[in-house]
Amino acid sequence: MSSQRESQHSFVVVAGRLPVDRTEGPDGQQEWRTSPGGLVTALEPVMRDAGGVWIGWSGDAGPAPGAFEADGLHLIGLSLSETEVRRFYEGFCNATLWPLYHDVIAVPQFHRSWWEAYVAVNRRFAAAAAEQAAPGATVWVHDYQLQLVPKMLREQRDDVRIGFFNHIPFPGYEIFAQLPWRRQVVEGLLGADLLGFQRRADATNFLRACRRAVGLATKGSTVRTGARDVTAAAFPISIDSAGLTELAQREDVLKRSKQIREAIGEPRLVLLGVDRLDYTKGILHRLRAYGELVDSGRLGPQAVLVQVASPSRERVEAYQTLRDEVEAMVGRINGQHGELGYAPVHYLHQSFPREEMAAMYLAADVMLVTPLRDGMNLVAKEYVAARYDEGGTLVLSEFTGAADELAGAYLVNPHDIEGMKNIIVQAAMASPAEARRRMRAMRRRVGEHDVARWAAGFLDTLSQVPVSGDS
Ligand code: GDG
Repeated sequence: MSSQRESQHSFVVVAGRLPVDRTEGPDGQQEWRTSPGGLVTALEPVMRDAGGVWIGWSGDAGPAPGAFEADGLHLIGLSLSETEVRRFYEGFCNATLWPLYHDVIAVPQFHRSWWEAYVAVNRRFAAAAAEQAAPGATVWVHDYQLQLVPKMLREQRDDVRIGFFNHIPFPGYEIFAQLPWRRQVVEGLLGADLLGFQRRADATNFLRACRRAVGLATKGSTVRTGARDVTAAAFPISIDSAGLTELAQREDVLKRSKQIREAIGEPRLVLLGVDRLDYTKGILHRLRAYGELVDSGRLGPQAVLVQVASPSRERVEAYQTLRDEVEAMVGRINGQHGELGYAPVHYLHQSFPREEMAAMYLAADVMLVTPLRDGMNLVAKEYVAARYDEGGTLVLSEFTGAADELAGAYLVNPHDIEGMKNIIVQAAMASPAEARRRMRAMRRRVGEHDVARWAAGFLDTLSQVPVSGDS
């Protein structure tokens, strides 16, 4: 027991994925590389100070990697079987919860075998967290893949503080109520002491679900569960703003941003979209609006849209259909309006290194972030952080968490194609002074509210929750 205690951790992160990718070294040996994401950037210092551990899935159906270290981080890799990848990950997570929580943009599928896999995988994650947590530890569980973990963990360890953060929206009750297992999901989440959501509206939706699905009383942002009170509040996530600003100022990145404009023929106007290829991101609506603008000539001669659509969830049917539709539409626009040496849309179904992303942000005149629904949308904040030159304008969907914060953006309803076209034209024609005024306001917000502040805000609030054993 004592040796187990010694290897336990006072801070435990539980997330669907590990913050590393398995790659093959030059000698054919497998290596782990940290995948640079905001979450790991924010939590790394906390993990190092507290000697924390990160529990997650390795990303493939191979055997569990178990405990290992990468770049000085303690990691525990759990496994999923081939069947669990299909039923838990591609099924319940990405074909049930994802469309349901994004306001049923795609039709969610409900299968009992998928739910059973979800319960089993959540149980495995909870058991690993219970094993790794030192007495009185803080455990931070992330996202919709692991909503049952808080309750399962509390049943084994009532001495730990449990926080949960939901990265995606929490839907209104009429939509959430479709879920056959709505009660179990709400009860699973209520195992936590603190539940964080992106926007206040998400927290409000959750509180309503507590009343309607479980019949609990709520007061302000508190749910009375009997033994304990649980708090549900908004903690809007952010990015490593200073890190991205610094990257964007690097000489090689600046040079690359110029090369990008040259490579696409030095057009007068460059529009940019950067998204995972996901139906929530509104790529088809955006292309429709842009295509019609090109048709009518309202953007002037030879505008160019660069659309990065990074490959995502490629084995899920709705994503395969979307890819076909996007590629057909890009083909139509280019076929109709292209000329030798000029294509109105440059479509890139690829992933790029961070440096290239920063260079693209700098090369753009207008950034188009037009999701139909998005918890936050970090791309919008990254664009703002990269624009140290205070140039460029941002067209942003009202249905993103980011819209609550970025008052300097040109807000659009992506379902309103005509309205979106007008706003895109406005953003493209903004005077440099107007663009700068708006960008400055957004940069202030993103600079002050970065991901470190987000993590500290959540963890400070969680640390104030009394746990059993506190005097
Ligand atoms: C979920 C929620 C919430 C994309 N392509 C490449 C690349 N990316 C990076 C972006 C950005 C991230 O991926 C995407 O983050 P988003 O926030 O835009 O969207 P989701 O993936 O849907 O994230 C969302 C987020 O969780 C955090 O809570 O904001 O609402 O849906 O950082 O830059 N990065 C690189 N190459 C690519 O090709 N290097």
